[in-house]
Amino acid sequence: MPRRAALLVAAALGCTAPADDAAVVVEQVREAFRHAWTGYVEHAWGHDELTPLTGGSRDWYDASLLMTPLDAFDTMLLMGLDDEAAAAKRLIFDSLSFDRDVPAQVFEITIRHLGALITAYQMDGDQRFLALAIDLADRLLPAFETPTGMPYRYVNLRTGAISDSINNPAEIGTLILELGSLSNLTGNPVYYDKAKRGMRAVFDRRSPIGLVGETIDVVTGDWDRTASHISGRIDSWYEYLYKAWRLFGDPDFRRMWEESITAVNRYLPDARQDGYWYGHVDMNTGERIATQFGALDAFMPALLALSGDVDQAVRLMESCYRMWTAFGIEPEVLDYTTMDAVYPGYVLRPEAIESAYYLYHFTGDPRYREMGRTMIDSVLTLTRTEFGFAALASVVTREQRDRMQSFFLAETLKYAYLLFAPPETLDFDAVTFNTEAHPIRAFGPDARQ
Ligand code: DMJ
Repeated sequence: MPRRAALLVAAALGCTAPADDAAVVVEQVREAFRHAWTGYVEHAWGHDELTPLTGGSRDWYDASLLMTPLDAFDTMLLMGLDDEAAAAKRLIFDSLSFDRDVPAQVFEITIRHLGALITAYQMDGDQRFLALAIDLADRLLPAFETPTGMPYRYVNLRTGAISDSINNPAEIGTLILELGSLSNLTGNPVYYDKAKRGMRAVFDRRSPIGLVGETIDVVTGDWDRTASHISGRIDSWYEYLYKAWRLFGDPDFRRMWEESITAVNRYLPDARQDGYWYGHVDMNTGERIATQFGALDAFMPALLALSGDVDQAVRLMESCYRMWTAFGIEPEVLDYTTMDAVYPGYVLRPEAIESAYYLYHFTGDPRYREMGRTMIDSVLTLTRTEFGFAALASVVTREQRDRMQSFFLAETLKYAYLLFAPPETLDFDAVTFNTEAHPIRAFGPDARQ
């Protein structure tokens, strides 16, 4: 049997191969992607998501915005799944419209749809992707009409009606890569300027010790919750400060990043005998208020490594892996002093595998492929269903939940694939991944705004 065919058979049978056989893992991940995509095609075609236990579909709003096919499109291109990519593309151009009377979450639609459209345009070249991106971004702009410049959380895509003034640094700050890229692609600075103004407004409200809080009122500019950490509601705020500097070369972002990461590394780390963690503190005093770390926090080793702090990244990655292996698969939130799962679910998140990919890229140490192999094996085994892959209600009981978010195809399987694929599959240095794993190609020396 030819080697490729043997690998495919091994993958389909779920055979475990030696850790150094990267090609086997690559085929296992491609097979997993095809399994999930086939489930979507057969049971959820035209909808946002497949429901993987019941073989049905789910939409985020009253109208489908084709979240899964759009989010998954560039993964198909990277995996060489040309037929699947062609089908997704046809579906997108036949039926995706943003002219919908629905309140869309600005952050989610930006990182998933806008990010996907920009990368699709850069990788595929079809102008219709760019036209959709411009249409979507124009519909998001009313969200920024606030006294502070920080956007509302929701905007109605048809009417421009805004809602939910209590936003957070992650949702305010994780828009610049997508909107800024659109400014570069169109020559229209409005997108970059709005996103940057919102970020500046958050940064200008940092505490005297340089930290940001968890939620903020975009009308008054007052902090609502003052917990500070790298978990949900703040996480990708830090990611985009650095990546905006990397992608656009704008020195304002470099200054904001350097000041912010200095404060983070001063107050958040919790070096204990049995591990090195980033916990929760009060943004004003730096006093520790919780000893929690979770699946979302596991993006941090990737960001530390990307920004040049490989030593710190290596230490934190060991903790992420410890969190994973303590349960055989990572919980959403862990108390690292007791190693108890505070929130025991696993929703197919990518961050720990993403960090293993970055660390393998920067160090070449096979340990990160070994970690990746363990994590990928458990995800593909414990979450697989007849129709796709399902979140776990609990990593302790392993009970499955009827949800397969689009980031499983956009991110989790993409990073799993890239960790084992030959480096020429994607030129890491030529791209900046948005927080949904859409690799945005650099714009060259004219990128500075
Ligand atoms: C994704 O939508 C993005 O990675 C976001 O930054 C965090 N949440 C999910 C994945 O966990």
